[in-house]
Amino acid sequence: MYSHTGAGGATCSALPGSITLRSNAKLNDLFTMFNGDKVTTKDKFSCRQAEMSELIQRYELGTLPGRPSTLTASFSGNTLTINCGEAGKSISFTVTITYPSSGTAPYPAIIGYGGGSLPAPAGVAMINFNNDNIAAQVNTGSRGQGKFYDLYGSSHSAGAMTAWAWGVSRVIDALELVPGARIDTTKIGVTGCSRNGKGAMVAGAFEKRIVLTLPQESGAGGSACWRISDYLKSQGANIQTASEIIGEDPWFSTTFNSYVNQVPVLPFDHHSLAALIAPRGLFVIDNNIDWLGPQSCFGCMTAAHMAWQALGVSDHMGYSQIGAHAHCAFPSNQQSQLTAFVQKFLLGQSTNTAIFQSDFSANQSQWIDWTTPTLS
Ligand code: MCU
Repeated sequence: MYSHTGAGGATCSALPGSITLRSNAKLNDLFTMFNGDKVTTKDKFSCRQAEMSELIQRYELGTLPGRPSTLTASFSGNTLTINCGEAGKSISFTVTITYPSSGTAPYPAIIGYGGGSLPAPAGVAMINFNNDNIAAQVNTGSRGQGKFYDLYGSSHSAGAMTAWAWGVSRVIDALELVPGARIDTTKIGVTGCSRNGKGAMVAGAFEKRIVLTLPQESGAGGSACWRISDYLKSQGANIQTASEIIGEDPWFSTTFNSYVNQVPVLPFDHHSLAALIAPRGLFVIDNNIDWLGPQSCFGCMTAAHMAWQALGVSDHMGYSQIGAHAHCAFPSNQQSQLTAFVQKFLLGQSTNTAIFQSDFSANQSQWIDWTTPTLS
């Protein structure tokens, strides 16, 4: 049984520990609770978000642990050391911070998986997060390896992306403890490209202290929806699907393996994952590479956008799909868009972030059989 209190003290209906999944070819309604209740207020939408988070952890990504019993941090020579302890086990890991040459401390910061693949914005610190050290992504045989599993055991249900998100949360915990690191923990972004872009989206979805999520070319497991990708594959596209991706790396929980050949029964898709970020900032940066499923990504993020629209902050989420460049080589023609999001969410400026573009059109009637309410 899972229950909690939503925003504004809203009482959230509990999701039973065991539920019956029903097949749904369409993308799941973001505004109807699993028990059928309609979401009509912003506070109740926070209940729906908690429910979707629970469902995604249960069937796809594995369980996200909270802050460990002990957590200490130290800072020296631009390196932040984070020590975590739980049930007699302990781990220690580090991140390195590169400070901007302009701006004033404490600085906003972007946590970059593997350092990230975006140019460092003016006035913003970059935090290099070695996610592979927290959970390996070498091949499926690397499941259960990394610091997260040293602490929680190699058979923990969390896939690598959940383990990384846990690590990001601990970095923010540590930054809160160590003012000497000179980072403004109310102005934290996260990014990563490709496999690390999937991870960045998951971190933004699970960690509410992140105010700007910048997944880049994340494809399947990121901005693509499993349902749309399966459909495009059936139409002959060379596109990564759920059944293919689980054979590559331990990004997901092993539980997901049971659902990759019956995607329509999943009580969520990746528009639901992205919608966990609302009303916080999300700018999805995509390319036009078949394997990443650009049409699926655009359709999926068009559905996700409805969460921000319902909350009355449509321009807190943007989507930009621009091709004709190498994978993870950020193109100059997306720079002004990225700058607008960084300035609004990390630097407190007023910019135009009403950005939603792709060479594709989103076939909404094929995928969406629900409407966007105006939440009170
Ligand atoms: C887009 O992310 C992945 C993709 O899921 C994999 O199938 C492919 O092998 O690698 C991409 C990636 O991470 O490239 C760096």
